[in-house]
Amino acid sequence: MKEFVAKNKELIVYGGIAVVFIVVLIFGIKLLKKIFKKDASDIAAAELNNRNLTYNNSWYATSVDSLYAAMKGPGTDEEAIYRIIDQIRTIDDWLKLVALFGKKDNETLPQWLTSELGSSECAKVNAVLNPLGAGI
Ligand SMILES: [Ca+2]
Repeated sequence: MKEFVAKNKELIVYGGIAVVFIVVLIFGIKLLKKIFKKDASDIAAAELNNRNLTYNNSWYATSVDSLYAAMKGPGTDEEAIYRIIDQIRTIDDWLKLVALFGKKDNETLPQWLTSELGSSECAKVNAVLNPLGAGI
């Protein structure tokens, strides 16, 4: 073994460097992808047309707080969610909510809604969103 190491010192050193380089490269690419990956709130913010909003800014801020309050913690206040969703009139009302919601506990508004609501409840939300060209 000692003899093998002595004879192949260069090979072992360069091989080791190559392995470390490849591992760093793989993890580096994964990390960069994570950092630059756009989530639903980034996309909504980019697509949002502020001239096509139905309400004033405070309505969106209040609605985002109410939606979060309806979903966080145990259980879900579905009626509170529907009350807000039913007031959405334009695609931009929805995009504004998604953009403003951002990420809470690392999840976007569509992610929160789909994890809190059952499929028939998601269908109620989509009944409002789908005609506008959106959905969860
Ligand atoms: Ca909940």
